[in-house]
Amino acid sequence: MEETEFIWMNGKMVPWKDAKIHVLTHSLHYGTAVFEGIRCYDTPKGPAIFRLKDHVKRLLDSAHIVQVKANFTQKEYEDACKAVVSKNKLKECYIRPIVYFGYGQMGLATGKCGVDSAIAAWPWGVYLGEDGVKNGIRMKISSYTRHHVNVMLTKSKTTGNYVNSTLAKMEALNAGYDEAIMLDAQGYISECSGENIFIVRDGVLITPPATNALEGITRKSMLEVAAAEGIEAREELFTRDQLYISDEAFLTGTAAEVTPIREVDNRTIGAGKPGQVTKKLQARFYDIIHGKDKKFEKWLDYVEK
Ligand code: PPE
Repeated sequence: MEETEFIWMNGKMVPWKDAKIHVLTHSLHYGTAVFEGIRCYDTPKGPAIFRLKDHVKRLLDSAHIVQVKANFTQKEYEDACKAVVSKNKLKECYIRPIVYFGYGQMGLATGKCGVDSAIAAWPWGVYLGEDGVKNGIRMKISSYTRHHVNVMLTKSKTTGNYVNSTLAKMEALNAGYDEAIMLDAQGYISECSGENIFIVRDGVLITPPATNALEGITRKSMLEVAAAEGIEAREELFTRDQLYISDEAFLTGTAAEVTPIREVDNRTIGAGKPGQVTKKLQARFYDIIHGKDKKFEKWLDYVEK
């Protein structure tokens, strides 16, 4: 990874190489940290963080769900995200806040654990490759089932939830695919290892309801962009064979942005290249994040005021 100079830890800027934690940090052992993934983009008005407030709100919601008592406020985390970007003199980067149970207590109970927070930022290029964003990726339905809502709480970005994602991702990569699609416990399409999924059938955009997937901020944005483009959109369950016969498919996420899908389980999706609806939404999204769309400028938080 590309290192930067400073990481924010509990309110202080710490040199990158010194941003360390004790090996007996509680969340390291039990997977109870909550985190966010946020992107900052270069715009004509300088670096701008995409939907910062929504991401910090989700961080605090994740903490609330897992009962991690966050040690900073919404406004303090927002300011700290901006400070990490400017202190590291970054124009475009990925921002990773994490809130975790710290050192001092072992055993599953978290009652007496202290809580720590950190925020790192570094340049992170195209998550699923330049070719993937341009021409589409090849996906595999995972043999791993996505979390049942009463097994892991999927509205929380808890580190422990990502064991399931990592298993699915590695299985897909080892089988020669780019990314994994996960089915929910009932067998419907849920989401990908680190992205939400959309299909297009007869001009209608469809994404699974957020009941058993992460409430993706890019997903939510895409539904609003579709409305602005006059594209009908529905949140409804669909099956793997409905995905196979869709006209277009794509995934959304902070890291992955908008990435078209050209193949699932060796079946070509549509014409085997990004379709019209995907291309339209993707282009509008890239304009928005780069500060070229007045209507959605409200989603940008400029780092330098
Ligand atoms: N589902 C999952 C499971 C998920 O992790 C993400 C984000 C999404 C959907 C999309 O949510 P949003 O970013 O709000 O649109 N995944 C993050 C982690 C990626 C990583 O490799 O780490 C991300 O994209 O930042």
